[in-house]
Amino acid sequence: MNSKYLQKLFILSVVLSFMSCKVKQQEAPVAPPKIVEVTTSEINEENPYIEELKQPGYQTNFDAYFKSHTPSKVEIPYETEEEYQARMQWWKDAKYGMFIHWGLYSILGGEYNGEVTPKIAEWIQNTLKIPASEYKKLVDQFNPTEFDADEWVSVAKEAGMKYMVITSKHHDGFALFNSKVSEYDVMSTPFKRDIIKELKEACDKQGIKFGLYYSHAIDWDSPNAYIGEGQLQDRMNLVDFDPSTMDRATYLKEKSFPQLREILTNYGTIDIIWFDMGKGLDNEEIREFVKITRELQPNIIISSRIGDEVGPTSLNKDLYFDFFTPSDNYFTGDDLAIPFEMAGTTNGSWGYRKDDTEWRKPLFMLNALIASASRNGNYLLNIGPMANGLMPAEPVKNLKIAGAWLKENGASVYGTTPSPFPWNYDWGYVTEKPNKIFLNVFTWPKNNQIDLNGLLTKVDKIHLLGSTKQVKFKQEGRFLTIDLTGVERKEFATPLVVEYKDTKLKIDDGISQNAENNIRLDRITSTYLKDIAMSSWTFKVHTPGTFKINIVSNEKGNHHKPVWTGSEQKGSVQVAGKIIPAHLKRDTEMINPTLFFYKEIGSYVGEIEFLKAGTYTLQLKGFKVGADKWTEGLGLERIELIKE
Ligand code: FHN
Repeated sequence: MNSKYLQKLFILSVVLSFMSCKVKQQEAPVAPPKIVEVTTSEINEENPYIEELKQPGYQTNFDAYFKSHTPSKVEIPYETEEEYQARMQWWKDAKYGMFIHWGLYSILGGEYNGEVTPKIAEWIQNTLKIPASEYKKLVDQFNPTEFDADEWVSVAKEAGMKYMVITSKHHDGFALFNSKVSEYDVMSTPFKRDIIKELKEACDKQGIKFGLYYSHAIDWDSPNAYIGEGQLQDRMNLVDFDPSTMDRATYLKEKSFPQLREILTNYGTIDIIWFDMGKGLDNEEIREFVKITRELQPNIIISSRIGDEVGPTSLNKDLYFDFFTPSDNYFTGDDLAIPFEMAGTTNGSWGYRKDDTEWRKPLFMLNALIASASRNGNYLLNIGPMANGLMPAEPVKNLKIAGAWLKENGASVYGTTPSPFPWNYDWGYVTEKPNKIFLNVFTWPKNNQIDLNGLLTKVDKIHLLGSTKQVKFKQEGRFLTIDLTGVERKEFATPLVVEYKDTKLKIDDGISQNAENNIRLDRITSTYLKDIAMSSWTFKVHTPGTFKINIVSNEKGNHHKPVWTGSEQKGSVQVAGKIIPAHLKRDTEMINPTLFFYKEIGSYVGEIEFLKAGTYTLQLKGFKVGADKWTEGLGLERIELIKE
């Protein structure tokens, strides 16, 4: 039984004992923050989530994802969990891939007839309502004479990326490959070269795995690519076509399915199929995509955006996808059992945009990559080449700088498994290999000390990756304190190797005070009861005293206009017999090192005194938590209890 499950069972027992006490109801007072006695419980006895908590293995339902058991007309292949794991191994080891968005929109670079699109560049046809007949004139201009597939692949290689995923067809409907199904393809342009074929050959030559993005549901060239009502209509071409006469079955039959067959038949092995924005498709249609894909490429890896975009649990529990794709440029990494891939941009767009020069720096690239790796994720970093076939110089330079770090220190990233610790650290990220864990230190601690709270295994030695010189450390109980005095600090991140001899790493995954006596309650270690909007943590205090309470949450929403939902919610922190009203304010703000576009907001809501050592439970009540950038609720990252 894993610790999160035990923790949730413990919470459940706390909850049930509260219920049996028949406590009196009382409203939590609002600002100004002050401490009052706890006399309230809002537990709903009918809460169905509590039933769910009682089910062993509820946390991931992992088995269910990989077994096809739903009765359906469309039979899709079955595989065991072992077969699934074997098929995924190269992808899990690879960690880092290059995403490429390239197409007719790259000619416009975000501007059409003097008008600059306010949104992402590859959506320009839709955003500026360009009629298809006008947009299609770009076919005659697509002539990227500077395109050199080997050169692109060597950029990916030098960047330390192990795979490449390119848009074989994006939402505009234009195919970068030789298609017999539609003339709206690269062979109709003056260029007349099959870009997908050339890139596949170059990837094979240079040992890079090759994946294809295919916009399977959205197609602005098809009069029948119907997706749905309401907001989903914004994704369709309503300039040229009338939704009431659209027939999706025809679109799928005449374009999407046959083109999928083409790309999965004509280029040898395709390692990844990156379906995108499949929301609106029904289960049978999704199954048909899976069936075609798995029959033609049995070992291919499928993205979760084949269907609904919200997350694994919202899809039917079937063999629909192999990894979860969180929202663009966002990071969840909450559930270690389901591999995820964070797809991100090097500026603010996927397709080339000439006015956007805010390029991600190597530090950010490495941070996002290693943060993902430490939580069972890959990073797919995009570049939008220009219409002439060249990649913009600045992101290429930055990718190569990050690549140089990876060349020297990649052993701490590639082929690793995620952090064995269920929480995060302030200084950087943990990854693991047999008999060692790697600590990539991004933020050098002010006191030159790294604290690895929770490690029970006896450490044999600690050294910098690539050096045999030992680093001093002290181990007492569950604390490993590493002394970084005199240790060479590397640019971007310093990778330390902690080696042990035991056959298995032992972790005490209960939360407790760290070496500085602070307590960090990460979202990922919490139990969240959505029906009563309560996040809860149980932790140990060994050095009592007074602690400031800082609630840290992320901005969310569209990356061009991030919003912070903290001030919209009122609730309370309940801990050590006190209720502390929590009306969040923007007390501090800083860039979230893995989310880039989104600030991390700190809100001090008061303080709490722990009078004696012991085990405590803290509840954040009244706050809906929505970790994803598009879901409702607070983008909670963690609560810090800072010792005064
Ligand atoms: O609409 C697309 C967008 O253009 C881009 O392709 C990204 C990449 O993840 N996916 C969709 C938005 O989520």
